[in-house]
Amino acid sequence: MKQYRNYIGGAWVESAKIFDDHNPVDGSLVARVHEADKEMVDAAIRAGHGAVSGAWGKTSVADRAALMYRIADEIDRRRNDFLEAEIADTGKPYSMASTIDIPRGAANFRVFADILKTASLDSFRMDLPGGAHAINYAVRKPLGVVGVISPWNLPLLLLTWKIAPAMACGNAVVAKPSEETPGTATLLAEVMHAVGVPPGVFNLVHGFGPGSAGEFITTNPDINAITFTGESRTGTAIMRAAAEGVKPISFELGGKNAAIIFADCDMEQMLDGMMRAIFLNSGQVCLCSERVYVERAIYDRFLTALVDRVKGLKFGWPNDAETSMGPLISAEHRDKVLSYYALAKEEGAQVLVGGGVPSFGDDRDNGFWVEPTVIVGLAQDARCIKEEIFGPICHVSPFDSEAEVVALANDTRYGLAATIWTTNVNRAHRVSQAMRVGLCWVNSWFLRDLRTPFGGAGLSGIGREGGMHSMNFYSELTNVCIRVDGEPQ
Ligand code: NAD
Ligand code: 6OD
Repeated sequence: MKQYRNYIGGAWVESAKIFDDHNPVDGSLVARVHEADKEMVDAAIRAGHGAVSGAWGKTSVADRAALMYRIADEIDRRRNDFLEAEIADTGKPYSMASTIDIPRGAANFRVFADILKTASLDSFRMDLPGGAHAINYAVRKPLGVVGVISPWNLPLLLLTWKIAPAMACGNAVVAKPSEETPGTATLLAEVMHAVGVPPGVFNLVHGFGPGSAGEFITTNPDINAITFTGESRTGTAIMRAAAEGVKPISFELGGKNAAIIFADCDMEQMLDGMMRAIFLNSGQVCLCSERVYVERAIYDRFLTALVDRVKGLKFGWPNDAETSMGPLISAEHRDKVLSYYALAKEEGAQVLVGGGVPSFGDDRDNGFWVEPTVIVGLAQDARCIKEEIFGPICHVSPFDSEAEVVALANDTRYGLAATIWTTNVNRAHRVSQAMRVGLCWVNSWFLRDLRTPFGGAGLSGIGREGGMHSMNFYSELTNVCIRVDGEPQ
């Protein structure tokens, strides 16, 4: 049986406390995972400080950028190992892991290496009374040791989205992947070791949140910043811990995202896009559309076409080329999603398709599957309209005017993403600018340029990552102000 160990100060560290990592397709055991205790997490943070105050703290931009490229190249070289580990931990289809998760893991290192090499800093001249002047310029320095805590839905993609810019900026990291998906993070530690990342720069600790590695990171007084992706509720707990010591935080949290479909949209393009926006990764993408608003003129046509396509989704073994949908991540998460399926009915929803658990007649019946589901008929204040479900389900409702749908879409405490479908360019600009979200796609969804700001408003997060936004979060900027007197001689 595979063993996933911690990687601390450049060495593999075992623990007496082991937990099991399951394959959600059939519940089988993937690996035994070594849970880091408090001493191990403390040692990882000390190792990070040792690296930052040592040779790593003095590396040139060019050397760090070259190292980022070597990491990306090694992820590419070990692509099949990464695919196997990601698929075993998540059950997601090969078609998704091979086109999104693993390539983005490598791309995250390359893009931040490139940004690092071209990143500019502020410089201002200020004229003073009497003829003197002052020159201001900013200097970029690492924050120190950054705690990176990530979720299970896009394990390698989301972990490297934070580790790459943090390391590019000269920090050390202590990374804790989700307890559900320790596989690709462990391979990433192997990659770091193989390409010669100095000991202490990248540390990996396995474990859970409260009372485990997650809490040990966030409560350690020597951690210099915390970057977290996960549930909004967990964000609250981490923010409390970070308040002690006033640690910088970057939070990418949950969503209850709206899709707005106007009658003038390109119907086929929109249906292809909406199938992804609702069901990609079995709805377990923070950007997924759980609330779909459709202009009344095409409401019935949309529902018929959507339900038809949902019936064509193929659950299956991840490596089967036909498979378009995998299981949910765990029994606990399946039970949560099924509780929302039940709640929807209690709240008066009509289930147009799905609503149950598929039956396979083989080992997959021990896995964590639910049917893709489309519901209608809920009131705007129903819990299923207000709360993030994070499964393959959407509620569809009709609207009659632009003003009405903007109000409906913004009627949420979250504020992560929206997707708008229309061929009217004026409307596209008007409505997207009115969305109270961090990310608004038009005639597309989850189309990513990694230089752009990524993050959410309200319950969906604090701060933006991506491009220079990441560089600025993972840096301490010092402004140098020099007074210059006299005239040139
Ligand atoms: P989660 O909050 O349960 O766990 C995320 C990570 O936090 C895990 O590593 C977990 O062990 C750790 N953790 C849990 N409690 C902790 C604590 N008290 N202290 C420190 N660490 C703790 O989230 P999840 O179930 O893994 O992921 C699903 C959630 O993530 C959804 O809400 C989804 O919307 C959100 N998400 C958001 C984004 C985004 O970019 N906004 C991206 C992906 C997922
Ligand atoms: O694409 C990204 O950079 C990113 N952070 C995606 C998040 C997806 C949420 O599940």
